[in-house]
Amino acid sequence: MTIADSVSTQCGHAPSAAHPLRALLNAPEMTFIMEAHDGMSARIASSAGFSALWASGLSMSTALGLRDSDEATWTQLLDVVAHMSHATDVPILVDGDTGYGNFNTARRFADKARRVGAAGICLEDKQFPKMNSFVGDAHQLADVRDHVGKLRACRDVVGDDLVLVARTEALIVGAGMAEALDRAEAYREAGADALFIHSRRSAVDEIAEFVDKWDGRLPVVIAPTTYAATTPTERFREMGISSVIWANHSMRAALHAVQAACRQIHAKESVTDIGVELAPLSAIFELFDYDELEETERALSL
Ligand code: SPV
Ligand code: MG
Repeated sequence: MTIADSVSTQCGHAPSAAHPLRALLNAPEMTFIMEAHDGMSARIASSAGFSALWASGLSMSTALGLRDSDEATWTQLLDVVAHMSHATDVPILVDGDTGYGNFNTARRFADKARRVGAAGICLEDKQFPKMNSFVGDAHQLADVRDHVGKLRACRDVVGDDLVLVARTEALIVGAGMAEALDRAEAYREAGADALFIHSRRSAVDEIAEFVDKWDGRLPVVIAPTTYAATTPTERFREMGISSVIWANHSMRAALHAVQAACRQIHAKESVTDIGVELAPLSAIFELFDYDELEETERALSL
């Protein structure tokens, strides 16, 4: 019997609400959480008004030039999160993929995530190494007891300091609604703060069915990537969703813009009249408050 097998599924943990991300997840208003993948995208998203960020495994891997299939190590990813948390004050929910192995790697990840400034982590119930949920059909669910063990081990280490979001991939692998609900309940009993239900359907129907049957037992988080055409997004509010993650949209905006600029600059051997708008340098200086350096220098009489 593994340690994960031996733990009880009844946790009885009642985390305090006095945590910025936990408060957002439990608030009656729905929150939109924006993806970021480095210090600049974190600063841009928070400056645009987002009150929480998603440190996306897909986008951070992409920024590192790697694939979202556990090619980046968890320490590499948390180095990126450290840059993000230095660049912004808003809470960051970190995509922890599967927890990188077993209960022990998961709790080591949770502990380090907290230390680099993350507000929460999200752990999904697939097997390591995982593949991005939108690629291929060879996705394998983890044993539910192992995932429960990871969540409980994380809670033991981080207490209430870090929000734990449990993500089930039951609908992604086609395991059915009953399996998704059973797993969600097991993760709730293991002490999760919120439940991330993922779908790759183009319509919101299975998410809506899940939320209806789940009946508010924990706040529900979604990432409408394939069903992004669900408009108006007021529909999510009516369903009682807690938080909507725009999971990859900053990276996709950047990829599109940078690709277009590079292609044009290469083709025209010039940076003028390329038909692509470039940010002025002043936008960089403003984003990172270069004025503050001069002001502080003056204040210090240097
Ligand atoms: C990510 O952003 O890395 C996610 C969300 O896990 S998704 O790519 O939609 O699976
Ligand atoms: Mg991910």
